[in-house]
Amino acid sequence: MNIRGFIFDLDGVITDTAEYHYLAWKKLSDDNGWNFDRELNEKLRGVSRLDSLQIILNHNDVELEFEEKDRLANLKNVNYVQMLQKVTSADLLPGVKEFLIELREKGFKTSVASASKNADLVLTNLEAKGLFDNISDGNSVENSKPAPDVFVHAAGSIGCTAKECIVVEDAEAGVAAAKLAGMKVIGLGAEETLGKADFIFKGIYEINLDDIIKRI
Ligand code: B16
Ligand code: MG
Repeated sequence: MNIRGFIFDLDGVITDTAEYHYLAWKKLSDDNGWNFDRELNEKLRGVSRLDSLQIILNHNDVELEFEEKDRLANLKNVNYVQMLQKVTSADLLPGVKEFLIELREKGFKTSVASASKNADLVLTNLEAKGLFDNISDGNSVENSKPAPDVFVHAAGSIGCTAKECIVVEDAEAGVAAAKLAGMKVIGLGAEETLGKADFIFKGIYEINLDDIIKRI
């Protein structure tokens, strides 16, 4: 199949906002007397804000009404958004800018597909919006990863079918979502969590575009 589009996850692929998510969830957990550590934070990769809170509550055997969960998730987000002020173009991960420039020079369409509702702000601070033809994020669809919706939305927005797209993802939930959408996946990270991906690399800097296209 002819590949025409590349769809990128944001956190863990374009930049690493996981540390800020960690610090914001840690503060909320400390303020509420819940246990929260870096191991649990890893389980929140690619998972939506409310689903992330639910994972922390389950871990602590805490049950709350929806309104209270909504309030706490908003509190975490206010703190997280404040930290995002520190993000600059220096926070683009290695090889990202070069790879996106190469893709566009070679005529591929590019899109973001993130679970985050702050994707626009992150990409603005990274000065990276101009590298993408489209941004699909947590505001674009109802069901978050591992549902395929955000990838389907991204593909449609750049005028491609699922089979014409390759997804770049760092999270298990994201790989599962892209596979459900019927797309090829490049996983970035460890084989234990990304085993379902078609290719696995450490980072975008390791991807050889011509080689991938030949092997698809
Ligand atoms: P927000 P991605 C995801 O981004 C993060 O990996 C995940 O940790 C976060 O909870 C989620 O976005 C929602 O983010 O609170 O900003 O809406 O990896 O899908 O780009
Ligand atoms: Mg991610």
